[in-house]
Amino acid sequence: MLSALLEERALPPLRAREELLEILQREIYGRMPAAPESEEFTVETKVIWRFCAGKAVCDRVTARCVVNGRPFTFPFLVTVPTAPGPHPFFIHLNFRQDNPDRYMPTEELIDAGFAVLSVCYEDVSSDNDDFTDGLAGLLFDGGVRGPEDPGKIALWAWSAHRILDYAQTRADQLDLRRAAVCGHSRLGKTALLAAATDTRFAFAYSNDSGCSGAALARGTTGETVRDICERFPFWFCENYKQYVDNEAAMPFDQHFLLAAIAPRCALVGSAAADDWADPVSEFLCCCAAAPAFPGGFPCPDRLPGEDEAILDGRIGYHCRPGLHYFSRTDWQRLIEFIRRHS
Ligand code: GTR
Repeated sequence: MLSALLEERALPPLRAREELLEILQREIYGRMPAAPESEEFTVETKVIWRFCAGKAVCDRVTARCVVNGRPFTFPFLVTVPTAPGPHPFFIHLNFRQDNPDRYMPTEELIDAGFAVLSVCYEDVSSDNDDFTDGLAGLLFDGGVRGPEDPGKIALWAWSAHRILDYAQTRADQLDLRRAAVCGHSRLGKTALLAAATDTRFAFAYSNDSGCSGAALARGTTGETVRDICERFPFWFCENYKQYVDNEAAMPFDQHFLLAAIAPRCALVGSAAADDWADPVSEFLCCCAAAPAFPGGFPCPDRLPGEDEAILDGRIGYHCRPGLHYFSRTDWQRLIEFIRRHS
């Protein structure tokens, strides 16, 4: 049954990882900015008093980067269990600085034995078409972009790489073989790109990322390339616009993004009532990416139920009832996925 559904989508075949990354950057996200010329981190420790009843310490870290000869700084929070490590950890691209946050149940993560490093995405670059502020301001002369210059998703993904640089300085507490990057919606798209372009990440998790994230564009019943390019053209490179109402001409589809994470582990999460992100197109994207992952995607030959988790393969998928939201159920399944593959 699934092979017939996939055939209807008429997807371009997968290629070697380097080619996937070349196409994805050229056609959709733009070229990832280079690593900074230099970077250092300043740490203010124990910024939340008695955090998690003493089970964890929360530090506020400032990344101090030099990009194109000019300084660029951004803050992030690092919450690490006080129990002896090293601990598996999440780099969570989030919408707010709050810790905990409605999308980040920090104490539960700590109780599960995980550390979490979280960044508020707009501390890196604004979520709008202004390419003169934040990191964008150091990359583009006068804010004008060429066709392959990065959109905001690539800039946010770059910040995850910097936070991972920092994690490497705390290898005694953070288990670098179990580094995960995760995010919800636009930041789920960002998490996938961050993992695709940096093999230091062992795990990627996209929550309800939908169009231009984990959902196939061809045949979608949710958000289309036109929808997203009309509202959020600045998330992508200029080249992406040529595929508005023209998905059949794309030399890629979103299974390229998942496949570029292989042979490392990727988990895609959907919400059953999130029609805009299109759970079926997210599931079929995992099926289409399967050949890139050792062991493939071990799933039944049918569409998943609205409360089902398929976690045994290095590409995994789960759907839960409810709306577009990064819920505790999503975190619990992500934790289970990482445990199974550690
Ligand atoms: C929507 C957008 C989606 C998704 C979402 C979000 O409006 O159309 O692609 O990214 O925003 O990030 O919350």
